[in-house]
Amino acid sequence: SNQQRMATTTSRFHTTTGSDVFSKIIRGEIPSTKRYEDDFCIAFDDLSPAAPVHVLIIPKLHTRGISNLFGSGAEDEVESALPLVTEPINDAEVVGKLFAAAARVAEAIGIDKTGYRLVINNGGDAGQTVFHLHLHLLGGRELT
Ligand code: D5M
Repeated sequence: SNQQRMATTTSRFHTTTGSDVFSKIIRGEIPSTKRYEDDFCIAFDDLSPAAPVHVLIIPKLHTRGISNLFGSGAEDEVESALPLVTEPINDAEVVGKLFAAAARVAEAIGIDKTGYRLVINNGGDAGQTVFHLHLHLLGGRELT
């Protein structure tokens, strides 16, 4: 069950190579404007910014999105990973670390006082176009 999976480590993340554009950014195969990087994640400017600040925070492991982590289809996730994250990590930690990194990036850019928005699109109706989990950090203007 998902409950059991939450308690286990996500070793499935460490076995194959992601072919999506963000996996290529992680591997340095295509360029990006980096804002932050640590062992777990990388943050870089969105190519088509929807606000003065538009940064994407992505894990250095491959999962298609939120429903692949926590949804009933999670067991289907076989395409996976980059050998870049070597420590075991559970699914809740994956998402938590992304939000923690986003808060640090917002502070570093200086929009934590004025405010910002964090968004994850999941699937077609949400407009997800890149199927490697990513958190949008938007700010620098009043958002409607
Ligand atoms: O958003 C995916 C986002 O990813 C979208 O805002 C464009 C952005 N994108 C796509 N390719 C790149 C590259 N190469 N660098 C930076 N940003 C990129 P979604 O949540 O899937 O709708």
